Amino acid sequence: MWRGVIEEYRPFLPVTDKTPVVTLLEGGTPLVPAPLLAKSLNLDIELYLKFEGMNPTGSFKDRGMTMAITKAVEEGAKAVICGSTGNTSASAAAYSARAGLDCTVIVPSGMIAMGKLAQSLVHGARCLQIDGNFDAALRITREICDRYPVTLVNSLNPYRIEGQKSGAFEICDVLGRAPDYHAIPVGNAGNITAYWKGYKEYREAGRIDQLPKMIGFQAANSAPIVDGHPIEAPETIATAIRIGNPASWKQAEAARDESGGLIDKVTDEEILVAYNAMASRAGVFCEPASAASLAGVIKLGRAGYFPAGSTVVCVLTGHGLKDPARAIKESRPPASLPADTQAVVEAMGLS
Ligand code: AN7
Repeated sequence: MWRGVIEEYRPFLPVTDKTPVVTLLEGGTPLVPAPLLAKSLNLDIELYLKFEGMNPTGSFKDRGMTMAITKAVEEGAKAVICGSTGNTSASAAAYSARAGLDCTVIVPSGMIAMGKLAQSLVHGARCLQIDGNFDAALRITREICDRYPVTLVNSLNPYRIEGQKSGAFEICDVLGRAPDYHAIPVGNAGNITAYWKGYKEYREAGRIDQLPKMIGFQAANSAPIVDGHPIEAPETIATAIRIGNPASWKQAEAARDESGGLIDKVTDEEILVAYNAMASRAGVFCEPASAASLAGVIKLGRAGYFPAGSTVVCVLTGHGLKDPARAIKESRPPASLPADTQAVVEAMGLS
């Protein structure tokens, strides 16, 4: 049985025999080969989708949250807090419920997907919607942690990065090597930081020989790293990465530069094309922000960036069910019919 990322990768993580592990058995997510999707996009690459939507709360955040909440409990914390575009808050709420911690989440009012809001509520977090964006939520979170005995569980918490690096280990364990390219959406930039750390540690441990090139993608109007300055009012339909001033900005640039990769931006239109292609041709339903990774791969592929036959892993950071409103908006609406066999026959084109 899969035992969760702390037990599976214990030697790589800052835990002892006495650490009270808080886990929902996260990780162990599928690395789905997508040869037909690659072919339909005219991409001559070996494409894999690391489907992080299969984590317990439906996003990659659970890898980091098992570590952050475990360490909070070990250190005697009673309360945790995060600012979030939705997935961190969902994960913090669930792991806090499991650990019996008081959990406060600060989210931009009206700007997080419905499923994520539901999660923070059902797990009993104190959900505070502010009249401001993620960057404001994170600023308030940091100020509160400076002044009160509340533990911050955003990815500024180094234990979050420690847990999230396990995604890189899993990819290498399945492939038997690192991919040539690792494609990933970039928001607050914790995850690209974590994956790069994971790959480097696996190489130091002799588990892999080569490191991947890290290729990160921001949404076009929320692309501070690409544009070279913070964005005051970031906008994108990919609400998870609607972030104008990423906390791990420098680490993301280091991952890019040390690996010989790049960080680029993709438009909302490109994100939605990738989102629909993934769902309709690969059978994988991710949320819009996650599709930024494939959107970037499509964009770079068309420009001839990948040598033929390259192995490319796209990290699909969150599940499509997080944001059902977007899925319905992007799809053909269902037909409404009378309860009549002949009407169904005709709708099926069988008559
Ligand atoms: C689906 O939940 O920042 O670059 O507060 O939910 O590590 O921030 C979410 C980020 C990509 C970007 N894909 O990752 C939050 C939050 C999904 C996400 C990202 C997020 P980072």
